[in-house]
Amino acid sequence: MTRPFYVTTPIYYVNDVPHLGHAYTTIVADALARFHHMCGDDARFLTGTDEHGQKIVEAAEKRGLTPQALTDQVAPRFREAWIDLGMRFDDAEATHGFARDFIRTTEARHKRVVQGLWKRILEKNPQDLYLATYEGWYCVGCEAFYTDSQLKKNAADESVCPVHERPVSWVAKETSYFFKLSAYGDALAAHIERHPHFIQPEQYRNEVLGFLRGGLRDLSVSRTSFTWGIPVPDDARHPGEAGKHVMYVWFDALTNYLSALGDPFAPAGEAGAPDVTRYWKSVVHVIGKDILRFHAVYWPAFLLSAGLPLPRTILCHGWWAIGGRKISKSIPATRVSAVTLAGDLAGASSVPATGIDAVRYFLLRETPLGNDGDLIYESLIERYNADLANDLGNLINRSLTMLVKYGAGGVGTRDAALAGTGAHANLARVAAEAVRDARMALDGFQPSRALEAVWRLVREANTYIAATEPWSLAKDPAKQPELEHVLHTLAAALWWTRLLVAPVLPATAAALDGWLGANVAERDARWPSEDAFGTDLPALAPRQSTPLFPRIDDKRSAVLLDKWLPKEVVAAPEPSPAAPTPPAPIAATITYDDFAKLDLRVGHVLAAEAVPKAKKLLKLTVDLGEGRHRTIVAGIAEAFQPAALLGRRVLVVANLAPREMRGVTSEGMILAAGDDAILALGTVDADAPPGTRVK
Ligand code: ME8
Repeated sequence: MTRPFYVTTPIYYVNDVPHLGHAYTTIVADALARFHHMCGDDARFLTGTDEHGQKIVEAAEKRGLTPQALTDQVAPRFREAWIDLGMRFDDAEATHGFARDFIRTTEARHKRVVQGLWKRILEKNPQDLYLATYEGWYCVGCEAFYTDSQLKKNAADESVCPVHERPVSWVAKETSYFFKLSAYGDALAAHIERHPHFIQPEQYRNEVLGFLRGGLRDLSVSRTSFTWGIPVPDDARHPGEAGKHVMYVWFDALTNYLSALGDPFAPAGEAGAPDVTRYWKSVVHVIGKDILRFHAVYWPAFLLSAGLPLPRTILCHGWWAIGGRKISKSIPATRVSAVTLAGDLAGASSVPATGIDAVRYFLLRETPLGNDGDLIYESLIERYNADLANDLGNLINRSLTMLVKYGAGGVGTRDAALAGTGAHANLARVAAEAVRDARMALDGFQPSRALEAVWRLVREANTYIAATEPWSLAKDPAKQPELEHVLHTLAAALWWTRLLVAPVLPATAAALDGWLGANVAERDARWPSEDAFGTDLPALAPRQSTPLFPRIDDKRSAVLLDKWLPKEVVAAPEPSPAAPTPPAPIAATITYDDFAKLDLRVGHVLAAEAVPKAKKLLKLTVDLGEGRHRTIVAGIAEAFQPAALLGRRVLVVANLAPREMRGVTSEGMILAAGDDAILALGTVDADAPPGTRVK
């Protein structure tokens, strides 16, 4: 019986369309599934979309859509993007030889299992789900609560989420179900200690252990303030709560990994869930580091509580930036689509799908999995030219030229005696090492190392052509047996290259099959065994290739860079920190009497709200200790959320003539430094009472 290997990606939020960051995770998971299938494992691949929760409700509202309409629009964009990147869903078994699934959390098969998991926890450990009230800081971007100490401060001294760096919102007291996460810290730490493979790479294992040492707080796992979610099943302990709660979106979302396998909670008598039994324990969750806590702490705690086995591995990778800027919705230049980039790279290739391979190769080769990556466009072109156009493209082109020219439609003949000598033996040794090292690296989730190993074979094969000079051998009839052996060895090197690049470069593998005349379907190709170099060739009938990765010359490079590089940076370079914008010149001197005319006071901000239809203005209610409160309109809305101003002591010009702004009379002015989004309020560093004179 083959070994199961079940690999998952996060299910992506449908508030955004797929970008390079999503593509990276999905390509890593795809390459691992392809590799394991080639090794004879029973592979299974899962991706999908996360469609419930507040974030989706807000995104839908912004577009004037219902949440269902939004999810129905965006979910197919993800599915199509992965199809464009070489993945088949409908006919996966026939094409890839393994199952691929795309799950949406709005599907009935999913909802049923999420409710089943909740009920199973209630049966096994009823004390783990209890009703209580909470209030706290919530980041809608993360769909998670944060404690004060977890938040960061931004330049305007506001509390912001450590992941999205955007202001968090205060969720007022609400009754919800809590999950007793605090009871699972020790069990989780013990599991992580006992299973070195559980969280990989190592740095993330340490991060989670550190997080657990800090102690766990119970987790709010239901919401009553909106309805776009999976209903919490009725609870005999709290009949009054029936129908009020939907599940916390992470409880819902994480369960997709199980629900895609069937319903493990199906009542006795109904068909069980054989796929759960078969695949669950082999599962590898590929994720980005932003969601490590949810996968390495919350998810296993839910499973422990329900008495279910834990996943085998959580494989965590770093963040990709583009040109030094983190991929983010608010920076359009970073929201690059892998499919568009692939189209640009395909350029003049005779096989357009190899543009996809170029992107897949760059992402997996450039940065060791686990580290943060930066897509520098110049490096992308450099690597494309060096590794793909030069090393791989040349090998394919030159070897096929030799085979076609001197091979008379065949692939020569292996000479066992020659095989053990000189350059021939050397290439066979490097090839065997490449097979072994690449396999070990992929088994250990290190695709960049695996590709390095494969490229040692590619380069050595190029060296072999130069060393053996088939064109010289062809001139001397006495050297015909040696020429035959060289041709056979080149065919062997190409065949192994085709096999070893396949998990990452599937389009290249398919093109090579065509040119080599290999009648082997993708689903039947197997990872070679180390000692079989030159002896495992299928029937081949080589043909001349067409350019696969044509070199990107300076002219095309300029065109591509012009397209890719963000225009606003070229047009208006941001001032570098070394050369700050000089401050405005100091105004003309005034007398002391002029200054004394200004009445500056400490004000206490009691209320703050936006001014309708005025992007920059906030209306503040300020106490100057006068026995009445003043209304002051300030142009600080781009820098401060109203809530961030409450209770602040500010400096006020108290004797400025009142002025009407957008229909509101402003009775004074707040002092601030800077402009627009980067603004600091003038304030006092001691708790001076409202109305204190500032001199
Ligand atoms: O978090 N670099 O969905 P999401 C690398 N729905 N990877 C990146 C990336 C970047 N700059 N940006 C995104 C969610 N990713 C939840 C998941 S799972 C039960 C629920 C990838 O749409 C990376 O895998 O915000 C990250 O973890 C994921 O997209 C977040 O996708």
